[in-house]
Amino acid sequence: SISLKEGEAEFLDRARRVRRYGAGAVVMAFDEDGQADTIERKVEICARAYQILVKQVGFAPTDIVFDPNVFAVATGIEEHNRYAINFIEATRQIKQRCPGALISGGISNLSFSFRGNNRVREAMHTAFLYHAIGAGMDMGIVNAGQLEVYEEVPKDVLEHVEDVLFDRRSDATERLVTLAETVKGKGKQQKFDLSWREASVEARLSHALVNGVVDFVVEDAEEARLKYPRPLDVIEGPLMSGMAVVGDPFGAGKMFLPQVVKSARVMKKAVAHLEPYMEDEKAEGSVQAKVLLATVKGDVHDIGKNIVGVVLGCNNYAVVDLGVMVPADKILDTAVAERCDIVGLSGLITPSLDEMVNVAAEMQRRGLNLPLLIGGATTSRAHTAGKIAPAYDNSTVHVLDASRVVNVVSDLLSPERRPELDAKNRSEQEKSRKLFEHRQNRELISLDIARENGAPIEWRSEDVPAPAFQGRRVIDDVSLEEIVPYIDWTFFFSAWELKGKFPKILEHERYGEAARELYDHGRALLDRIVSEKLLTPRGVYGFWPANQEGDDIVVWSDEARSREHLRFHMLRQQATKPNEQPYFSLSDFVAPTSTGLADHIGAFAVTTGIGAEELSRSFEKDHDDYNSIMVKALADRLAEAFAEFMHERARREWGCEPEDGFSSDDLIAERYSGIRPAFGYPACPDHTEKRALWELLGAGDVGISLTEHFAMNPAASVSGIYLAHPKARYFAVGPIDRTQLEDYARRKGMTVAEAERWLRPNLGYQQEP
Ligand code: B12
Repeated sequence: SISLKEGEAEFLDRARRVRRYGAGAVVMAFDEDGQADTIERKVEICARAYQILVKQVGFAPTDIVFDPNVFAVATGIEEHNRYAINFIEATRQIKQRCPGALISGGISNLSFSFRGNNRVREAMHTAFLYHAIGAGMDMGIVNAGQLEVYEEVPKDVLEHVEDVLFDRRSDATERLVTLAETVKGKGKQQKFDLSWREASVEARLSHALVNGVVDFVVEDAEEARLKYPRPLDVIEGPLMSGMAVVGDPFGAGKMFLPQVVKSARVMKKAVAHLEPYMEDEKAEGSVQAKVLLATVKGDVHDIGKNIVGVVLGCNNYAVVDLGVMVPADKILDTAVAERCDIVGLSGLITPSLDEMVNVAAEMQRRGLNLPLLIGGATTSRAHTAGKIAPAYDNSTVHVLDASRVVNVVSDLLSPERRPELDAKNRSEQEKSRKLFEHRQNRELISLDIARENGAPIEWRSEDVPAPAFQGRRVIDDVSLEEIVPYIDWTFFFSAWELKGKFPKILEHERYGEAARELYDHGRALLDRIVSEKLLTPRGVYGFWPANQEGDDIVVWSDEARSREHLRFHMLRQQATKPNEQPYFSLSDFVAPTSTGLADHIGAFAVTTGIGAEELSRSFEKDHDDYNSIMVKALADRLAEAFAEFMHERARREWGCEPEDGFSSDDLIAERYSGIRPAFGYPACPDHTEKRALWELLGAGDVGISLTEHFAMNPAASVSGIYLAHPKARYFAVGPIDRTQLEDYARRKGMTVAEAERWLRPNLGYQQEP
């Protein structure tokens, strides 16, 4: 961050340096006279800084983030009483005077005087953010896990808090302090209480749904069936109202994903019990609308899509799930035949992005008028705005995660709310496109200069040990038990939208309980999978003689190194860096042929997905989405763990591992030398390199296949290369220029258009139309 604290000359100098690095700047509202606390000073300093940055230094306004200082209120000192108002009002004025610039602030300062009372602090942050965002604030530093939803802050607390924030009464602080005493430490829940079984059948069904208790649902559903005139009345009555209690708090951030998925399981079991009794009447009659979901052609990932399907189902939408690897024609034919109201596409790897553009273009060509939803790990708001939305005239909305999908779908389907959502979405997409263009204008250095400044490695024979064997080896001696200790559980929780590091997450203030329960269920299923061998780890790995040639890694047929077997084509960074920093390519970490050194490369492909589909489907058949998703989340974790396990073995066999190995913490923190980049990751973003990898490894023979877009099947698979040099490191290739793209296409024997298609996210230039 920079500020005018030390005068204009220093400010200019720092700003120019920031600009040279291609970065944006956080500008504190601080000048030669100190930190700004009044509205006037905040606005005046920011406007002055804006003029200098935009006019003299050439900053894009969108690269400026002002921090107009959030200070503590309710401190007992009178002049602090207006600090919240001053920030909010200054935000409004700065946004007007400095178009394009963004506003940030450190929020926890605000409630400093209520340290120790998180309930009040959270309510203060929530209310403050609500008003500051309304005034134009764009971002803030705040513990996101400790925020409430504005509407859900209890009325009396909110009133007291806002009295303080807006300095509405002279005794506001004392009143909040008094109230704070009474709201401390509220909200603990009782466990293992079966008294709910004594309530009415409707209340029991609702309790079971809200708490995800599956144990009694069939008997309760049966009791309700006998009580109501028709089975459909049970669904539309108590079951639907129970689900409504679940759907709303989830969208509002009050309930967490694992709980919602468990509720859905209760619903499904109840409906499954009732269905045989419903002859002509269909439960479908009552659904709100139909959403088609599909993972696009060439992609096999579906955990995120399945979660979205469950959440929509919970909210009374009918979901037509076409599964994975679905071609555009099938998606659109089904959408029409089934009269779907919305189409939702999912994808994990970058080639799916192009396929999504293809589906959008096809929707346009067919003249469909259904809204299009885009989601999945590799998708982004920027890509949706820049590439997908322009291909289709109808609403095309990127949805970040499952907690937002219901609001988006319900707005899109409401004739009143849709125009508003659409207008907002289109204007945000327009902004996003501008930002994207701005990013594309990053300064790149020429490929020749980048190559001259590759990783500075002094090649010494002691850094290129020979591996224990050469050629490929099928891995058939590893059991699940051996893999389990290598699991990085943090990602297991993030798959369930519980963010935080394991094991600390188990004690998380807000969702520790949900995390503990999820962990127990995950471990129990994992134990079953291990003891009953329900998943099979398979894989292949090996080592080959190799050297660097240009930006390629040549793999030789034998140790004589006279015949080339194949080569991996690597890309090199070109985004300008400050003096002296190298421009990396993964090929830099293999000894160049000219050194005469007998270097090697390793390669691997592993899966723990064999058996996962079947197991997952068996749970689905039993109306148990919770465990069906759990299987996939565990299989994914095991795949990553297997890759980690094999990498350790490979490092040992390659002589770059200490005798007694590393602890699992060390492994997760990657405190070892040598890397295992995977094609698709930022250091080697081209998925098509997997073709050569498969040829080298014969990975097809062990049951891992590649789709036309180079996704691996089974989904829970990981593949890549091993590089052993102590200086080898991960990095992101980032944007490349047209010269490098053309050079790369030539090296790979591809047309320029083909190479551009696979490397679209890395193109640092505007493509010719
Ligand atoms: C876990 C993970 C894996 C797991 C499992 C992935 C899987 N089956 O889902 C494993 C270890 C197997 C794996 C493997 C690979 N991975 Co991976 N992986 C990840 C990681 C860390 C998290 C993804 C995840 O599962 N998130 C949790 C799920 C629940 O979230 P989600 O899928 O995003 O879904 C949510 C939303 O997106 C949304 N959503 C999803 N679909 C839809 C659809 C609609 C209609 C809507 C509205 C919303 C919606 O709602 C969901 C729930 O909230 C990401 C990085 C990251 N942080 O995202 C990389 C990442 C996705 N992987 C990546 C890559 C490259 C790979 C590999 C190709 C690497 C390799 N060579 O081995 C393989 C490919 C696997 C294959 N079968 O081909 C890249 C993909 C980008 C790219 N360049 O292509 C990423 C982004 C990492 C990176 N930064 O480079 N991976």
